[in-house]
Amino acid sequence: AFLDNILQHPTFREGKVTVNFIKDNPELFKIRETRNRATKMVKFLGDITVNGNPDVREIDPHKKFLTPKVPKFDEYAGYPKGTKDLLTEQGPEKFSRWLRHQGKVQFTDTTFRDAHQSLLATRMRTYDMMKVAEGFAKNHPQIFSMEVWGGATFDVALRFLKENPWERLQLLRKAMPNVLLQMLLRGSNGVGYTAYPDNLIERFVNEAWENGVDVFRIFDSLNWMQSIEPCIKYVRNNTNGLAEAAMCYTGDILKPKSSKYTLEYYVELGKQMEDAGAHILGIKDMAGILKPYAAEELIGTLKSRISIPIHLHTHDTSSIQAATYLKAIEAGVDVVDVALGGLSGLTSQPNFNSIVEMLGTEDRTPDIDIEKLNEYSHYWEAVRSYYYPFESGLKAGSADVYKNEIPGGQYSNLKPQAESLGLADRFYEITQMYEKVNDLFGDIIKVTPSSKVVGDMAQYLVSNNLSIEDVLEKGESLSFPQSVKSFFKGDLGQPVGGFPEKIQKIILKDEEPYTERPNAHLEPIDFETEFEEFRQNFKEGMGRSLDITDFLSYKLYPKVFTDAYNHHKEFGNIITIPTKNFFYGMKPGEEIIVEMDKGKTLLIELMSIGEANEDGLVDVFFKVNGQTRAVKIKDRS
Ligand code: 3PY
Ligand code: ZN
Repeated sequence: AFLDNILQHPTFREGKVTVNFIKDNPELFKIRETRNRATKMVKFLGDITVNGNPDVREIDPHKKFLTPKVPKFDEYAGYPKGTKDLLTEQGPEKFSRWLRHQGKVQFTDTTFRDAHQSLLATRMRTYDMMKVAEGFAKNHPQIFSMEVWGGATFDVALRFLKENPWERLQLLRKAMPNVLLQMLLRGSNGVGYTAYPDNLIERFVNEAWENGVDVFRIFDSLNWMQSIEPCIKYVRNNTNGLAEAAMCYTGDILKPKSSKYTLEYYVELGKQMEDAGAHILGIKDMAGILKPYAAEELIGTLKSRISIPIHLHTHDTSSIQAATYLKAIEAGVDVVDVALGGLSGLTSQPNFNSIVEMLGTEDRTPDIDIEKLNEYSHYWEAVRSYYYPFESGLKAGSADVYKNEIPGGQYSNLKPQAESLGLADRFYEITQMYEKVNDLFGDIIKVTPSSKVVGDMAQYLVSNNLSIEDVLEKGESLSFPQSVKSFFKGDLGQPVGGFPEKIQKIILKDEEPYTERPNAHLEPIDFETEFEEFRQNFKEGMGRSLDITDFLSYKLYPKVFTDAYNHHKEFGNIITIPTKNFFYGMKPGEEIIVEMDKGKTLLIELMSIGEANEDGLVDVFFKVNGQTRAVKIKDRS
């Protein structure tokens, strides 16, 4: 290829080559690099075509995909002013007061984060978001924020989509400069499943802000202030963003099971969050069990006792959460979380479009163009068809959730997980066991990662045909899942009211638990030396020099990052490959356009697929911008 470039070069063709020809014409290398990248991309497409995407377990050969239609917008017009502009103008304190007093119902659109996390196992690719990001920000500048980052998206982007989550954030920031971008941060657990050193989390917050996050929704999976408070400080001290401290709602304040999760408990917690410096108070109803009349009571009381704005989050697992929003709105809630119609409902958030219609001409209704909003809903409905292997199979709302209290994202995951363990028929048994395990553990807050602990234990018991009585009677001889041991040791912090001692002893056996912050048991990161070492170890694979965000990804998920890095080394950056081809490869005769860099596109046609030779290698022939390109793919079937 390099030789081709030389042979094609005008200077060469005119016969004027000197000894410095290559040195004087660095574009020769540039062309070579572009060709290399194109070759890698084609190799990826060839590999998926021959072997399938390892993340897609079952393909339905009859599946018909819908064609997503991107709603129109003016590419050349500037961005209308939005909440991001207001935050820049006013700063976080004033902005927070504005939010509390401005009067309209504000909306956070979760389509890019929680909606697909809860419905499609977090698989939504940047590609599908970027198609509509700019238009959405121009057509709907009235929204409060876009939730676009954090939670499980960080891990899944790297692990399964082989995307750089930081790149997603940067691209979205660029495409949506006028509205607030929001992330979900699991307190000391960052975007992971266990506690990380404080200085790693602090740096993570700084870089998240630098790369585009404005609203940090901070929660802890046990509502433990010792995990939340430091994150509020990092946001306040190191950024000009908004610290939203969120309390996880569990139980039922109108009918508390015990003295644990009462109205007074939530009011006290809300006050602690306000005192710790939160700009916004979040109520995170991760399971969707905040009932309408309870919402009225909770929001009404918090509004009278707390002076920062209130932001409500729920999941529609029960199918009645629109009623909860109506009551919350009547009680004066400032912001609610919704998802665009096509990705709403069930374990996702309530339907944005329908909630806007519900409010109708009420005084507090913001001026949202509902026709356009519906077009975006249709877009997502069509895009969703590409993601069918990740659908959970849930078909209807369920009142069981009030009993089992399983968070939306976990509920939709638990079903396919049960299937893969051969326990498909025992899904309801697992959900019932989940409830029993929660009681055994002392009725804890259940949200990532504490919900995973309860889920792991429930699956362990069901798959081994064990009961709660078995645990109590012969627990000493059982070896429990690692996450369960780690939880009882104190690695996720301390639950409300402490650990039940008897069961703690059964789980931990001779191991000693601790009650201080997990950070006390963690080595701080030595950024100076470790970052440099990292740069040396991961040197040339990305086609760019690695920066601090890569290092943070590595520290959070060492193995996942390393795999993604190796994938990148082999196939290059595949973020711009159309989703259909990313999951299902190409068909002979199919032609696609892939963007390499801004304005630089490749026209790729799959011409033919050969037979595997005796080494299992298959020749796949493509045409790339008119030139034939053959790649050899190892058939792994
Ligand atoms: C997450 O932590 O990813 C959640 O969405 C919890 O609800
Ligand atoms: Zn959620």
